[in-house]
Parts: sequence; structure tokens; C-alpha cells
Amino acid sequence: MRKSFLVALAVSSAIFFSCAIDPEVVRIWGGDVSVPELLSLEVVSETGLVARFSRPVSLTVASVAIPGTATADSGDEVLDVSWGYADDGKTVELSVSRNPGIGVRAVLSGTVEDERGNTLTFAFPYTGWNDRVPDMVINEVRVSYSKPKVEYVELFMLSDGNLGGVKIENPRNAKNPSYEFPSAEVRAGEYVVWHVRSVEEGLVDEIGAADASGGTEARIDARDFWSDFSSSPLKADNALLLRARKGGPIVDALLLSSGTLADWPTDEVRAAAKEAFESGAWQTGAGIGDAASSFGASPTRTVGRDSLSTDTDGPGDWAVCATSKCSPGAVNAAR
Ligand SMILES: [Ca+2]
Repeated sequence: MRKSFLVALAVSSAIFFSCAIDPEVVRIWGGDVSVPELLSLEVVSETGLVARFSRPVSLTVASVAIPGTATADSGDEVLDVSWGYADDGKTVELSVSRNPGIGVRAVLSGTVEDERGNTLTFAFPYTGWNDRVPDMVINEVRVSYSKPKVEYVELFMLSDGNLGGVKIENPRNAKNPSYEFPSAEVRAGEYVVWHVRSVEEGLVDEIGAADASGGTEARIDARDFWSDFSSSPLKADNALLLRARKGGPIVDALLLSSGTLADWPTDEVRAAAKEAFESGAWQTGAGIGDAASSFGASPTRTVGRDSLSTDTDGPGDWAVCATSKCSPGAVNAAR
């Protein structure tokens, strides 16, 4: 008795819904009530940004705020933004009234609406365009750790410029796959060291004076920057990329192999090695067999470029130095 009542109710419900509800509404109830997504934001020039959304949208309002510029009276500085659309309707090309500054972190905020009236309000950070990226090379790498000797990547500056927004990409570190330099003026001939751990007191990023930081290996005549990563943050089998900016061109690359693996250990490293080779930043090939050798590297035996060689963007430029000949922030030991 009770069962047949339920069946009757179910049947009548089905009839009711099938008659009463517009198919379009049912489709929306079926899962189409979703907001558009902001998939990426690319900085393409001094004032140009490109935002890509998951579906065609109209941008109704947008502005750029520069956090950290707040005063008691004014709040964060806010810049005006104008915009247009690419043919696909999903890509919005924005023009900001000015560059927030080389390497300055800013936030694009706005609201978009799709054709159904679903709206997305977003706030997306970006780094101000750097038109003065120096010419530079990766010069030395320490891939192991013995406190207080931490892993590092040393760069050598071939021209004057500013490091703001320059990225070191480290695909073996899934948790922290890249480091972005803050704005700092550099001169040709300077050594820049990104120390990957912070295990001492008094460590500061040297965005101004090169002698500001403490730390056993922070030289007064080199420019030191610090992260606080752990768990073997650089590895002996890796493909490091030095990139002018997020999503920008590769300035230099270093492929490293300990000689113990037949192939790259992860897809991320394989992809980075491929990109290094295809960009011309690494000349000999994209396989682990085409990499420079890190065999025998230790906390005092680093992998260094031969300072006297020409830069061939290949393994022949590189060698593991003798015991205790590591040289963070200074010229590499002669071979
Ligand atoms: Ca060195």
C-alpha cells in the first residue's frame, strides 16, 4: 500500500517536471550554474596585461592597486584600467594607466559577466614589467647541504640592469618550483647568489647595498637573496631555468645529471630540459645524457662554470670543483 503510493508520487512528479520546466532551465539545474574562471594573467608590456577566461565574458569594472603604498589618508594607490576583447571573447586585453614599477607587486581587481549573467569578481596579483633585465648567466650551483652551507644558485651579471621579476625555475621542487627576485639594481661584473635555505640570523635580501646581509656565505661584495626552503630544495638531477619574467624568455639554463639515472626523474624536469634545448639556452640536447655532470658534488664541491671558457651553453662549460673550492659570490676556482 505504502509502496504503491510512493510509485504513484514518483510518476506524477516526473510528469509534473517534464511538463512544467523549460528544457533550458533544466540544463542550468543540471550543472550549468557556474561562474567563469580567470585562467591566467600575463604581463606583456609596460602597461599591457592579457587576461584569459574560461568562457566569453564582458568585463564590467577593473582597476589595479599597488599594495604597500597605503598611508593613513590615501589607502593603496589605485591605477585606472581600460580594456578590449580578442576575437574569441575569452581573452581580455587590458591597458593600465602606468607600470606599477619594475618588480613591484600589484593586484588587478575586476568583475566579469558571462552571457547568462553569471559573474566573477577577481583579484589577481602580478609583477610590474621589467624593461631592464640584465644579460646574465647561471655561474655556480650547490645541490647539497651541510649547515650552514646551504644550497644556492649563483648568477654572474654581464650587463647593468634590474633583477625585478626575474625567475629561477627549479622543477625538481614541486612545493616551491620557482623563485622571483625583488627589484634590485645590478651592475655588470656583479655576482648574485640566491641562497635556498635560511638557517642563520641576520639574513636580508640585498635590494640596495650589497653588504647588508649577515650569514656565513654572504659576501660584502656580492648580492645575496634568501629563501627558506627545506627538504633537499635543489637536486643533483635537475634542469634549472633562468627566465626574464614569468612566462617570458629563457635567459640561461643548466641541465644537471649525477650520472646515476637513465632518464629525467620527473615530467616537470623533462619539460624544462626540453624547453631549455628548444630555446637554444642549452645546445647539446634535452636528454639527461646531454646534461652537465654533478657527479661527486658535495657541500664544498659545487658545480661551476669555467670562468675562462667561452659560453657554449653546454656541459663542456661546467665541472665539479675540488674539495673546499666552492665560491658563492666570487669567481669560480680555476680547474
Ligand atoms: Ca662562484
